[in-house]
Amino acid sequence: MIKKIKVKNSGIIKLQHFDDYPDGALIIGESNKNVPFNIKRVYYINNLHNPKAIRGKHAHKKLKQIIFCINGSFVLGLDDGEIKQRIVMNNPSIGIILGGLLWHTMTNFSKDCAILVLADNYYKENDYIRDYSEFLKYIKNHSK
Ligand code: T46
Repeated sequence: MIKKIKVKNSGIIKLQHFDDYPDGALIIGESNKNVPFNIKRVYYINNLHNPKAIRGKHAHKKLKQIIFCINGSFVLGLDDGEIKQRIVMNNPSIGIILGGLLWHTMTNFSKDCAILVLADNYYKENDYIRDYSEFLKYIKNHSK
């Protein structure tokens, strides 16, 4: 269970949940309430049958997102250019904010893993930084 985020431009989001065991669990996110932005895009990643897959490996310049593991588990790696943190994602009501300028990777997928992402903007490839040395240069030139 994640207790503290050490990297910049991140945070922990706790969604409201109703556990109705054994009849299921209901988990709720609402724009500008427990989700701190207007949701413009939702995507999910499943069929993670290669436990050695590495997804992510990029940072966004401006996009703000929240990532959830809604089934199974994976490891989220965060790196703000100075501090690195690994988070085991296995709780569907806990999301991690992926703010701008945060290098992130997703690894160690369980076969039943399903990832849900809420984003504050539409897909724009020019918002991605997909090269790590370019990411380090970018944050150096854009740090306040
Ligand atoms: C992120 C992590 C957490 C689209 O055309 N539209 C979309 O909305 C998205 C998300 C992706 N794509 C295309 C772009 C690539 O050609 O789908 C392909 C795979 O995307 P990518 O390699 O970026 O996938 P991941 O899993 O490495 O990263 C994704 C998101 O792209 C990214 O924004 O932060 O999940």
